[in-house]
Parts: sequence; structure tokens; C-alpha cells
Amino acid sequence: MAKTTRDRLSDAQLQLVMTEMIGARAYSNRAFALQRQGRAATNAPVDGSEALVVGAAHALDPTTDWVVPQYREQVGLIRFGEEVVARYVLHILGHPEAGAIPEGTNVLPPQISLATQIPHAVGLAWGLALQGKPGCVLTFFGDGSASEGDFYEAGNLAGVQQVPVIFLCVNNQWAISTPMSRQTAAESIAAKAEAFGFPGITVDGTDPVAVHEAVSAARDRAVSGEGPSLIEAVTYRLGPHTTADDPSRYIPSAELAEAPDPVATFRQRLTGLGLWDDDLQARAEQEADERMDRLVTQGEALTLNPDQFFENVYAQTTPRMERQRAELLADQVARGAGQ
Ligand SMILES: Cc1ncc(C[n+]2csc(CCOP(=O)(O)OP(=O)(O)O)c2C)c(N)n1
Ligand SMILES: [Mg+2]
Repeated sequence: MAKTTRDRLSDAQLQLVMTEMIGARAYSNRAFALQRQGRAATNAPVDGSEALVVGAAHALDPTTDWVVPQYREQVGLIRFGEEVVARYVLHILGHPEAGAIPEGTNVLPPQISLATQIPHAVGLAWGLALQGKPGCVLTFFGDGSASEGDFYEAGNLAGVQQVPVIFLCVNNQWAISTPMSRQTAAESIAAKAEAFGFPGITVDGTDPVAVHEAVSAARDRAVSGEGPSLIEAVTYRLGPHTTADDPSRYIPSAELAEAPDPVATFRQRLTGLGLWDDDLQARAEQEADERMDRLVTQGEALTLNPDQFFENVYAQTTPRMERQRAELLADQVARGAGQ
């Protein structure tokens, strides 16, 4: 019998959600700093999405369910295993080849090509159903991705096949510099579910409890064979689009100053409930920092193994790949000789 997740979050779970949100913000800040120090590649801060990522993850069962992210959510998915954050760290440190995560960790890699992860999620969910496996698939995608053809094709197919998938649209008001007002003429992104033939709802994406409740209900539907759901989690992107962006060129500073901060809001709420205090806060921040120190030290100690770039692409490497492998190796030797 598939586990249902309708249960409300216990006090201990609320504290865990807070801890994971603090962790997500801390990893995001560190990734940003590493990029500014020239030690890490371009990355997309999670700031503003912590509540919806962690709230959603807590409504899923990491042993049976899958998450198919876009590129912003990885740092909030530690509930699916520290490996997910470790892979993100290796990725930004320039070692994607070393970031394979063990079997049983059900989170797909980040997807940069907008919205292409959405049909992948539908295929994965359809596959689970065809194999009679328990669980469901949740995919994250942005308001900008909701304008891509892949979203409509995936939504349509999911509705026809009634697959166990949850479409979680992160409406953070921006797609780089394109505001929501230029993204769609529909009344909401959730409204688009009507055309697919399954329910669509809008939730407060700055509230992890509201997101947990919505995803729990969608999960119940999915695992009991009632088909897909679309959830539009409304929030505000608090940072730049990526480390390569300067939002001060297109967002008025007054608008940014008014944007809700989910981490600060949830901290206040738990403090009011007597479930959080400065000591717990300090401990959560310290644990997050120590984890990141450890992962960065491990990542920076790695040396590049270019062979791994060419493994696991095709069953047999193509002549072009062999040529590229030889070029990369020759380049490495030349660089080594020049040192
Ligand atoms: C197919 C494709 N088109 C364009 C881009 C360039 N691009 C990268 S991120 C982005 C905006 C995405 O916005 P949204 O889906 O709202 O996600 P967010 O970054 O706000 O989380 C665009 C247009 C891309 N990566 N892939
Ligand atoms: Mg967006």
C-alpha cells in the first residue's frame, strides 16, 4: 500500500524544514561567493524559493518518489540525500564528471535547456506506472519555462495517460529580465491545467506548510492513480537570475525591498510558536557552513579526469568523441608541461 502524505507536519518536522531552508540559503550564498572569488562557475541562487523547495520535498517519499529539477532547486533537496548538494558543489567547482549520485538517490541532474526536464518527468512517471512501481515524480520549472512548447506537450501527454506526475511551477515573477506581466495573458499559470484536463492550483510559495499541503494532496492523487496535478507556487526571486546577472538594471529597488523573504518569515513564525530560538538558528547555520566547508574542500582537491566526460554518453564512443578525448588529453599534457 503506497504511503500517503496527507499528515500535517509535526513540530519536529517544522524544525527540520526550517533547518533545511537555512541550509539552502547558506549553500546558495556560498556558491555565489565562490563564483565571485573565481573558484566556481556561474550558478543560479535559490533565494526566494527555499520554502517551496523544502516544503515540496517534505511531502514526498525519497524512497519511492523522484524529483526532476530545473537548475535552481538542488541546494534545497538535501532531504533526498546529501549527495544531491554534493553533486551541485562538484558541478559548480567544475567537476560535473565526478558528481554521479548513487542509485537510490532519486533526483535527476540540473537542466539548463529550459523546460526540457518536464517531458523527462512525464516519461519517468509513465515508466513507473507501466512497471507497477509505487511513487510519483515531481518536476520543478519556472514561470518562463511555462511558455515553452515542452510544457504544453508534457502536460497534454500526462493528462491523456493519467501519469503520476506533479508539475510544480516556481512563479518567482521573473524569467531573467522578463516579468510575469509579459509572460502570459492567462489569469495564472495554474489556470493552464484546465486545458490538460487535470487540477491546477495556486499556492503561497513563500510558505513551506502551504506548499507541503498542496504537494501532499497532489501526491495522494498521483499514487492512487488519479493522475497529474499542476501547482503554481508564487514567490519572488530575491537574488539575481544567476551570478552573471545584474537585476538592478531592470528591477526597481523599491520592488525588491518589498519582496517577501521566506526564510525570515518562517523563522518568525516558528519563533512565535515557541519552536525556534537563536540557539537553534546558530546551530543550523553552523551545520550548514561546516557541510559546505567539507564539500568544497573535497571538490577542490579533485583533479580533472577528462575520460569521465566521455563515459556514459553512448554505449560506444563515436569517432568524434574519440577525437575530442584525444584533443582534451593533449591540451592537458601541454598545460601540465607549461607549468
Ligand atoms: C531553451 C532555452 N531557451 C532559453 C534559455 C535561456 N534562459 C535561461 S534561464 C531563462 C529564464 C528562465 O526563467 P524561469 O523559467 O522563470 O526560471 P527562473 O530562472 O526564474 O527560476 C532563459 C530564458 C535556455 N536556457 N533554454
Ligand atoms: Mg522565473
